[in-house]
Amino acid sequence: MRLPPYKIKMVEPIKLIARDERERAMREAHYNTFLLKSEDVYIDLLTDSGTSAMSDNQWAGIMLGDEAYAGSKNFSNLEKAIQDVYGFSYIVPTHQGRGAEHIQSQLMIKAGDVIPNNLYFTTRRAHQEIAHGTWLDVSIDEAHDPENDYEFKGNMNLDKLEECLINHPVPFVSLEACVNMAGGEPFNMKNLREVKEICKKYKKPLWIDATRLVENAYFIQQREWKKPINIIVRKICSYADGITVSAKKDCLVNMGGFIALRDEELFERMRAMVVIYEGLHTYGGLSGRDMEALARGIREMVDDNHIAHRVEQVKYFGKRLQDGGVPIVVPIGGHAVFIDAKRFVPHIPQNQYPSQILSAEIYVHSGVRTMERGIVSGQHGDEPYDGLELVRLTIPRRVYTTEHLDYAADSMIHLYNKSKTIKGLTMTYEPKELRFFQARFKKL
Ligand code: P61
Repeated sequence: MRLPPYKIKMVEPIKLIARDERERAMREAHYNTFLLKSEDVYIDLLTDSGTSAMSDNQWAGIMLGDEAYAGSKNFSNLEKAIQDVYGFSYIVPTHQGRGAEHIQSQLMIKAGDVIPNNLYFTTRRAHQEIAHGTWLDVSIDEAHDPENDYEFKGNMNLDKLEECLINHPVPFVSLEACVNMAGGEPFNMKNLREVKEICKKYKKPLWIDATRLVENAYFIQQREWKKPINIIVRKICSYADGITVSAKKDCLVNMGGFIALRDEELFERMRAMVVIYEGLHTYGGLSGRDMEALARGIREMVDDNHIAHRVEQVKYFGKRLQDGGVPIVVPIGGHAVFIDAKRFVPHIPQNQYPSQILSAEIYVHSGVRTMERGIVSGQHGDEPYDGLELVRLTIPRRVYTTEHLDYAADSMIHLYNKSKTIKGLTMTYEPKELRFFQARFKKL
């Protein structure tokens, strides 16, 4: 494990409530960890989104918020940070990632379009579909196999991509860095260059979901191209026409997002739209202090020691689980460890929501909150689903110590050794959109 490049200046109390209280809390949350109260959670591995600890430099920036309605100096600092680190000229701030996806999808997709993606992220796919486009998977087969340890499962299948471009009206190619749904798995520079060549051949823009681009760059540095992280980030972006970003991950802030791009005409149209949905084009739903913290976070995130510690901490946790026999997705991803529920609770069929109940049982057993990434999040409408059944253990940045992670790993190993006692669920309430957030269940 890498030594942390920080020390702790402020603490936030947390408490492990008693087992019978956890049982009650989970029952009242209808076996959906999104419906738990955070105060009932001991270690929160639900997400790395907006849960990072900010640095003293970022907190100092909070005090320098220029809360002017128009032309805040913090926006200028943010614009400059994005230009320096990612290398795009034009920036549209948004309140978070899905605000960026909304504007990009509404302006770039028309009814009947097909958008090739390396797997999907829930909100991105939803926005593509709301814009009357069709999401198409052009990820490589390895991405669908949790036991395949290929190092770049985020790569695109070039044949599938080209076939899509030949047969369908495609507005742009959509590539996600460190693909969340495959396990936080990166693409490599080689594949990126090849994807770009195909985009050029068919004259299509390449858009990257750069939410976890720095983590992707770290894997490239370790496995393919040994350069400083800031150089790799700039190089990746040099192949893209634009990026959408949820700043709540890599960028080390609790709230924020943005679009960055090269095309001035499209930028003007995005600026016209951001004022309708998000706020003026110099704040996009963020306060001045949020933008200052983000500007500083963007500069911190490309520090080589920071990103090495971050990804290696996730790896340490994954290795502890692996050594204890817990079946996880390999290779271990950049932001999370994913438990393979099909192997953890093989006796629970997919129509009894194995990942959902496993996530609930982990909470009751340990006070650790995790997230379902199986049929509940992955199935769309009446579409059949026989995909991955995963539970995501997501590590917030700079928040938990090795002791916390050891406790979480030990608890899960203990639960794995008595996994046969776990029984399935039935769904009692199903929301129409993004059902996993609010669905309710009861025990069979
Ligand atoms: C997460 F269960 N991710 O991983 P916003 N792109 C990518 C993301 O990971 C992402 C967004 C865009 C979250 C929060 C979340 O089904 C879920 O800032 C690669 O959250 O709007 C968000 O960015 C959207 C969790 C979102 C979910 C949707 O935990």
